[in-house]
Amino acid sequence: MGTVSELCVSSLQTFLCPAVKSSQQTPVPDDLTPEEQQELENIRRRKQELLEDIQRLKDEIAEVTSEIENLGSTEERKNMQRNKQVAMGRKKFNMDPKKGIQFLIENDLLKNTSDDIAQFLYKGEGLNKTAIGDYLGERDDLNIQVLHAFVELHEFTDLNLVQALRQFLWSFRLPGEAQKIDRMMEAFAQRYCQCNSGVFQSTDTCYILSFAIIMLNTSLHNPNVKDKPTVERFISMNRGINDGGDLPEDLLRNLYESIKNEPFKIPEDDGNDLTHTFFNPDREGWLLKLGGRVKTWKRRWFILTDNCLYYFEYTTDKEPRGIIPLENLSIKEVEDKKPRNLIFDLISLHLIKACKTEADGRVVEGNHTFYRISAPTAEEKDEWMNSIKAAISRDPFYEMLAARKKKVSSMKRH
Ligand code: 4IP
Repeated sequence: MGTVSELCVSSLQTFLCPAVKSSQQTPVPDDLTPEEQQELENIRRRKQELLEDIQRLKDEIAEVTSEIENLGSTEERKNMQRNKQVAMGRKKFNMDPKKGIQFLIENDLLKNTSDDIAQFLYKGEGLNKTAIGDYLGERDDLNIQVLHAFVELHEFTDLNLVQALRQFLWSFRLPGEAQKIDRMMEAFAQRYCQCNSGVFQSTDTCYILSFAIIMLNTSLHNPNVKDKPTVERFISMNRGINDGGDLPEDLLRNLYESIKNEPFKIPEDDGNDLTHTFFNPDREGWLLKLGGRVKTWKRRWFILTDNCLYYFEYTTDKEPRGIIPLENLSIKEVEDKKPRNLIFDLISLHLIKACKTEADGRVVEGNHTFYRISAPTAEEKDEWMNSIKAAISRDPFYEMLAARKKKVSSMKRH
């Protein structure tokens, strides 16, 4: 096929040529009258003019064609340049999310609006999900606006809470910082309730249940957690969270089954994700405990949960003989001459705040300045010590949840 100019010129020639050709081919007769000769002269002149017009048009067309062709390659070049810069922006974003966004905005590759930034993160093309999580978790006004716009892009209508969480937690990687998680889960809960009004009494309920589900996921699927919660335990753990009322049992059962059958898919598990963050060191078993004032060893059934150590006389007892809150305690291994004595101490700077049940059933303060505990095997001693250590270390997530639960129960009271 010819170029645009060739085609144009050839069509012009086709259009003009009958007149031109006829004037070229007609032999010049000798016996022409002066008028006829004049007419012939006119025709020749017109022919010449037409030929000149054709040439001019030809030149013009060639010029325009070349401009069009140049324009095409400039456009292409511009596009290539733009794509290169976007790729660079993505790289920068993955290394430092704020700088990446700034670069994209400065180079007119992204509009400086929360909606556009949120769209960019939601599409996530070439973006690292950890970096997306970091950016969304920042507390600057713009980042918070982007977080809300980002959450709004998620459609949760008619999804149950587990399905919505699956979608949400796959779109970025939840950062490890409590405040960041708090903001993100709050935004999630708001959006879920907005899409599914009437499922929960308040966004607090949705928030608390979302955490309970994430923790359930950990307990059920983390091989380090030996004590797998049953559906009954999950239901009882979530009693009263619906602004003081209970959530429908069927709903909780469905959520439990969904998590049990399929764990959350969490982006880029590098050992620092929320599965580990919410590692739940609950443990129970027989241990020996030394008395407070009277130093006698008693075999007790210990349960470690909710940052407290409970001990019972029998596994079937409903009420514990004693409760030791682990806050502000430290744990220390005790070297004993007898290798059979696998002992550790729970110690504090002051008298340990704990409660115990007296023989007559009264609950009184404990008298321990330290709790000396002995495990039946070295392995169990290590496991207990590790679990207690994990529980002792201030866990911001529990604090965060505890604060939210407190808020819900105070709302109930009012
Ligand atoms: C008791 O010794 C038991 O060891 C108690 O443990 C202990 O209470 C008492 O400490 C200690 O006097 P006797 O049974 O030989 O009297 P448990 O309650 O597990 O039976 P703690 O506080 O360890 O529970 P004091 O501090 O109450 O004397």
